[in-house]
Amino acid sequence: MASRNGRRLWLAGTATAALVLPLGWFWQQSLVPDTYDLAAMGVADWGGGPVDEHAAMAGMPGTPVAELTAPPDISADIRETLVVRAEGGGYTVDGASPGPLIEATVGDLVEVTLVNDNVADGTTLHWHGVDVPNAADGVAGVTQDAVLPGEEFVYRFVAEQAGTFWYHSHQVSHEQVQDGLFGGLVVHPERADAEVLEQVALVHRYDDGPTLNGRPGTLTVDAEAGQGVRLRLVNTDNGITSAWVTGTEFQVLAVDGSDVNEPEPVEGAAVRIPAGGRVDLGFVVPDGGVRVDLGGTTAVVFGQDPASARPRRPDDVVDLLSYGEPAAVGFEPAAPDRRFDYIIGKRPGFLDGRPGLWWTVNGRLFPDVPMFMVSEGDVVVFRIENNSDDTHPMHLHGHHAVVLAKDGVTATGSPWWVDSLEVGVGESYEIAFVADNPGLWMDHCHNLPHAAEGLVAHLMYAGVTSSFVVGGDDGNQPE
Ligand SMILES: [Cu+2]
Repeated sequence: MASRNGRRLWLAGTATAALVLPLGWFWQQSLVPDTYDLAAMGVADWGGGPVDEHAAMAGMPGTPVAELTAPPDISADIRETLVVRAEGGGYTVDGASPGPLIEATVGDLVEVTLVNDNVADGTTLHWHGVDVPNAADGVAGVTQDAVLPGEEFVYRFVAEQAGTFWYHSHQVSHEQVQDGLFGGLVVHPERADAEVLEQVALVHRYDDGPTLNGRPGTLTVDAEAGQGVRLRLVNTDNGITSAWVTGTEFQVLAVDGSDVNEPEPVEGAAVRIPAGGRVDLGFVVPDGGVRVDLGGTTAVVFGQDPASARPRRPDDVVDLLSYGEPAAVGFEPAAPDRRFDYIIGKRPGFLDGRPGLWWTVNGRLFPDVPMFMVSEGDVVVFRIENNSDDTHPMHLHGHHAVVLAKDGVTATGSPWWVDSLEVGVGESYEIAFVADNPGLWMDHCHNLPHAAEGLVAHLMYAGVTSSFVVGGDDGNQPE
């Protein structure tokens, strides 16, 4: 009896150990140090291109991120100070959310001083969609330390592209952005058409509900019949929204700050705006007025409201893959120097010791994810594929990429330049860009809670070294 019991016990013990020991190993392997250098994490992926043996992962010589700045001898054309506070259960920039709209003209050197009054976790400002020098990208632990209460940080960049952009915190961003730490940024072309009425609308859902420019309901803009309008829509939320126009036909003038080539008139179709994305709509106000609905919760009305009831969302969607007319993109994506996969999945595992179902990049869990390695001047192609059960608005910092194909269908319209690309469940995209902005750049999901759950990877240039650590004395926590 004793020996049989002993054998049973031994078997049970062995079975338990067989289960627990590997789990323990996976748990232990998943633990992220309190402080770490991003360049020391993950696995280098050279995308089938040449491997630079002197390239920085960690500890290699090169240009530190902190030195990748705008020329220090150029004086500022636009100078702003933005004071950030925690108040009223959320965050404000200069006492309001959204913060002030920053306006510049293409070619201006923009200099913004961020002052953190009392945000205990610290904060930063990221210039979403602007291809700034790396040191001005505003990502805590990647391009700077979090700015703690009482501290300041100066951002300097040349606004090289006219378009609609926005700024937001990239420190504990899944809380700070949601709770109001953001604002709009418009870079005007050298010769703006003074006849056109410009309106910016930031779409945001606070805890209290959906808003436009911080207010619920309908935003009414005075406009006479015959008035040309450029409506700059910014989706500052974690989920996709869409816009539809009642009262007139319209054009999609720009997507993610890049003009569409020869946009044709649209009627009876909605325009999708991914999280973080922007769309500029153009139209002429007719006698009866124009109404632009946003997600069915808020609207902008120009002149009188042409709808007697809230208009339904059209079933049709503007397909940016075929919208507008082709034009040169300035490089040859057919023979790229590097070709990367960014395959998004989901599987059980441990993320920093926490068991759960987590996002994966190429089958790997953060921080054991690919580090996409490039050399300056490379033509780079990414294949983004979403095999998970949720949609992901993918945002690459520091670069604009052109969409080559969706689900194997080649793009036939205007060059579709993106920095915030919705990759739906089961969808795949091929995008291409020129690696022309050296640094260490985030390439992550802009559904910010997803990023906090590990849907984050980075693009790293050979010859660049990291200057900051996640964690550390300032508690850097980019997601
Ligand atoms: Cu996501």
